[in-house]
Amino acid sequence: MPTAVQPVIRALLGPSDPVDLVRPLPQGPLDIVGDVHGEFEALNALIAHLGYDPDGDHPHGRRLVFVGDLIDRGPDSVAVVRWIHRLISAGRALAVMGNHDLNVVLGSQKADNGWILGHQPPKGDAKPVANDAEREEITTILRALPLALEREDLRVVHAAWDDAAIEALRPPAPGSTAGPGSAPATGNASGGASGDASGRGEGDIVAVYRMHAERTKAMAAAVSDPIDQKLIRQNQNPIKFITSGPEHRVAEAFEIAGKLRNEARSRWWDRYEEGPMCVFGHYSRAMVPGAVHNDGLFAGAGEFATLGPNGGKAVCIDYSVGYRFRERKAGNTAGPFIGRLAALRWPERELVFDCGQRTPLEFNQTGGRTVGTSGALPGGGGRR
Ligand SMILES: [Mn+2]
Repeated sequence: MPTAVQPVIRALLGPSDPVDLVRPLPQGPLDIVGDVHGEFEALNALIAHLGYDPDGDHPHGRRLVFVGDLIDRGPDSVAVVRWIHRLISAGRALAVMGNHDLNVVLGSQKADNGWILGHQPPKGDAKPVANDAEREEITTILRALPLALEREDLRVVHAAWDDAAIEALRPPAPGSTAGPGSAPATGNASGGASGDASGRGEGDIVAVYRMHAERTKAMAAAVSDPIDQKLIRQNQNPIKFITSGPEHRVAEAFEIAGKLRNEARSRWWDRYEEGPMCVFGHYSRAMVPGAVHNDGLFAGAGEFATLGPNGGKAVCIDYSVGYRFRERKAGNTAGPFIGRLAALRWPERELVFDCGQRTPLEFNQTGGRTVGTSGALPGGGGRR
């Protein structure tokens, strides 16, 4: 296992100093929190129900772990990032990077991040960032987040785990001449990747991302089909794979936000058979069946159940608090909201919600895939 950059030390490093993109999870009891998306009030309510004080201290020494997507959509992304960063710096919390966080780090302008990148008016309930200093502060904090956390009984990523993708991001063993890096093998995109040793592991995430983007662009240029090209750029880039998950070709194009798409998100957990429990967010899940659009990814699965074969070795804990801005826009300003913020208590295996509800984690009894034969169901309105 690579030596961890201790959080306290990490906080003192600059954004371009090397960091480990895959880091160890500390031992001891954890509370793993789903996508927060700027909903600072929900975060405060949740940590109170979990027994933390407002400074993030727990009487029994528990630690918070965040699955990423700390920002966008909700009213106060800045407060969320500052609060979590203070805990990380004190060694009391950890977080991995989500695709929304990565977009800001890369300066990639999206519909949801006008509040910080300034290319369009803020969407949802997001407040505009006042100045360059604030943008710099938030970006620097997010840029230092790792992509994956692991220990013997647990893995944490934002969207998807893939052994090859993770290996491609580990630093080379000390003293080794780094062999060829590998890229994720999903079976969906064509081409067995031949990675470049320089893309491995230790480094600033922006530099590593750019290297993989260039690499996959060259791979895509070798095939002629534009859908295959897109799938290569998504599935063969380990950072994209981990932060936004694998995709596959669908038989019939479907529409999202007025655009026809031929690629849909894959239920990667249907093929996640071994290894420790993998906890992730990203794919909007709802306590009320059918309440949010998520491409039917969880069709057939219980609202509080693990996913995949062997009793379910994967669990999505994004209960869609990022949808709250839509609920408010529709006139529900006081709640209760359909979109919730959840935490998975570990090793207790209990889900705790910002409304105070506590529900035992259920284990998938379907023996594997919950519906269909492969991948995701195409559907309208899926949001990434
Ligand atoms: Mn996400």
